Amino acid sequence: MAIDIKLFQKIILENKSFILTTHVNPDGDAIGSVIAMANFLLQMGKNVSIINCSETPKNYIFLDKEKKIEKYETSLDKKILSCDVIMVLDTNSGSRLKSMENIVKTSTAKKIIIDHHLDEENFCDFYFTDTSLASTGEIVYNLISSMTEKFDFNESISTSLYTAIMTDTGSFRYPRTTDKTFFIAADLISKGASPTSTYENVYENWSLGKISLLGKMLSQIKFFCENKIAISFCSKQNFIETNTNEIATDGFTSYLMSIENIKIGILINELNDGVKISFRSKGEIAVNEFAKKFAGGGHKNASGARVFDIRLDEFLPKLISEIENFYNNKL
Ligand SMILES: [Mn+2]
Repeated sequence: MAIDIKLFQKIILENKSFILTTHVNPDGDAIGSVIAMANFLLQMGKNVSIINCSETPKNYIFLDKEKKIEKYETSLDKKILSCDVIMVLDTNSGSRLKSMENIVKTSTAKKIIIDHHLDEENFCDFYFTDTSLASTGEIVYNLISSMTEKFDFNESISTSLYTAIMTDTGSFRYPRTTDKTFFIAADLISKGASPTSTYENVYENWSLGKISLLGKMLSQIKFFCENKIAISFCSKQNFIETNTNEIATDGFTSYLMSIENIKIGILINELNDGVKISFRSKGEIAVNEFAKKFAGGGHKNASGARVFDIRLDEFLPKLISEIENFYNNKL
């Protein structure tokens, strides 16, 4: 679907109060996109709140210098019900708003999705989506760049969007990274984003617990289908022993995918009420097809699923036989 920039401009100009939100366990694209959009809207003279269902992960707090992001609680319902526009960024699914899903769906505000994921859910009024782009940050860049004469494309906006793009492209290497991605990144650098300090802030701050958890995850890798598939996990016990939680596993799948000749990497996190699975693949292997077996979804090379009320030791053998079947059928 082509993005209707004129429609976006009209919505901005005709409305006064905006609430921005994004998905549970927000990543760099989620936080970067909401911060950049909020900064833009504030400069346009709007009333803006950012309300998220999750806390901001600590490596993205540097983007929220003015502490604009509020964690959702029911006392904010009135605000959500009475605003003019709710913008949902970096997800197209109500369920990914978790505790906020109901109130967002109940609100009679105009609802907007700005996103790059597949399998759109129809619960909003306006969609600014492009699944060919690597990040929501690029869509935000394209939308607000159409109004540059009306606001200052400052360092905070540039750094936020650079973070969004850097993280969702895996530092400019995932398949949807194109020449356009680099042109946008170059422009953001010219407007103040620093590749060095952004990378340091986002990636070079792992806690000792996270490093220990990574060690356990690496030592637990099992290989299948002639070492083309790597599966590992972080068990409840692993989290307890390293004093971490599932947020610490961000970035772990790239270790699975860095193994020679690997085609599919799977990381399972054992949570209190079930398991959360991340699927990664290379080339034409569409792991989002596989994720559907577990009611999950996502992109061709990066998908996820959530299975409730199952222990890791029950889930693992099921997953292994399913993935072997899936892979062998692809050959
Ligand atoms: Mn994204």
